[in-house]
Amino acid sequence: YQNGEAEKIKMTTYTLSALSPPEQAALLRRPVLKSGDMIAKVQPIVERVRKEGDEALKALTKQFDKAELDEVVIRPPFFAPESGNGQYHCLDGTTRIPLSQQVKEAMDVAYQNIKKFHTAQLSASLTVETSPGVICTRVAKPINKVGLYIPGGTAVLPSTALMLGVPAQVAGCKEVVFATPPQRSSLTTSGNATVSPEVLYAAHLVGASAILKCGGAQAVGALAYGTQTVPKVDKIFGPGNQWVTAAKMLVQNDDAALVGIDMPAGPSEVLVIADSTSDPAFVAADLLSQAEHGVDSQVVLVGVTLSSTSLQAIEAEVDRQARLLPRVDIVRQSIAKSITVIVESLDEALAFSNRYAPEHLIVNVPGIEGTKVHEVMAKVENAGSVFFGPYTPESCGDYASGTNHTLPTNGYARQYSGVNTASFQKHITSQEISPDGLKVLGPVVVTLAECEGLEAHANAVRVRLQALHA
Ligand code: HSO
Ligand code: ZN
Repeated sequence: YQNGEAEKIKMTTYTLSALSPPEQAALLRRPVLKSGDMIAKVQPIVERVRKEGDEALKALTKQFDKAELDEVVIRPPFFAPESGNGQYHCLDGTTRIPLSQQVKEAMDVAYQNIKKFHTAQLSASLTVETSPGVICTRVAKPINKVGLYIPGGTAVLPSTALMLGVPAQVAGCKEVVFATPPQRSSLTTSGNATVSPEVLYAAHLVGASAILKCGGAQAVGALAYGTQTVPKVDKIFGPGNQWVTAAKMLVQNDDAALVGIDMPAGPSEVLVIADSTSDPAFVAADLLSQAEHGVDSQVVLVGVTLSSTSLQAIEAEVDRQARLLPRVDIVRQSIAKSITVIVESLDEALAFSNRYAPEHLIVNVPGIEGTKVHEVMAKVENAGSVFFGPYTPESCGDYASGTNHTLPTNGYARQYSGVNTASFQKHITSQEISPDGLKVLGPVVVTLAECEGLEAHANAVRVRLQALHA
């Protein structure tokens, strides 16, 4: 063993009732990010892209990703028609990149399920006659142009391309621009970097109109302001490292960019509620599935009257399964920052979870089925997405069951929803008032306008009432 590898991969255990209120509050805090002055660091990058456009994107991609780009943007088609022998190819410009049939078929299933769930979220328009002759409506309209950031980094995440691309497609967004860091390619002679075939296939499925082959703050700058070839978008979505997150925050605050963002993004989290009857292997596997995302990820086990034997069984599984993972070095760090909290009842567990407001909540206590699920769900106040029962791993929601995996982290589940179809829409209200309607509502408005000292507002009603009574 080197670098302390003999050390057990283990979370720290606390008994909730034994802790003072400040000690309990400390457990709710996420590991601090070394955010420093990230906004100040990304600013020159974003500024350069804004001024120099495509040339800056090429230079920055060479500098940060060590990748050469012939062109920064590619357009469809992203998928070549089947060649006949079950061999699939994606297209990055003229470069053909093989796509495994198995992956293609799995992505097809995920795509269909995500599409079903997000199509069901489309809401009917509203028409309400609030008082006789006063008709108010609300209709949803797609946000025209959206930018979807698909992380590269330590793992390519084509699942994120589906999770963002499908609701954009369902909402009817006209221009869907992916941005993703390119990979140095062995497929081209020119040294041109390419997009992974899985991300290209996702772009094909969701009907993306362009892919920007850049990552980091430079990609966010390009989406926010547009360049010679990158379309300027109205809203930027997607997770990313701290550079991406800081750049999103920066451009969101610039009136000149006039761009929205989905939500503040942070490292992945899961909170698992289990008891002594839960299968230790299942519990450990779920904890590790989030711990492997990154060294900043945090996982929390809330044990309901967990006996020390059961706790030890879970801990042994965490250590055993972790050592078998290719990403064990990441897991070692995230598990070290993670905690187990022992509580006395399921209600106490849910109360703790509501205070923590996890991105993902897994309620893995056997017997959670049918009406019991509704009872427990009624008590969940703050969580991004909830997974009930022993056979519902979070991984299913991460990839293919249909729910979205872009969810609020860092405690933001208190006030934010995960990405959903409405995230790609805005709602426009309208009204139409009849003469009789104005006769009744007008005087009310005149009174309120006079109360605010806004005579012009009052007059806009008065001139009409006078005309009607003439
Ligand atoms: N669990 C992540 C999403 C993801 N998992 C992508 C696997 N791939 C969101 O917190
Ligand atoms: Zn995940």
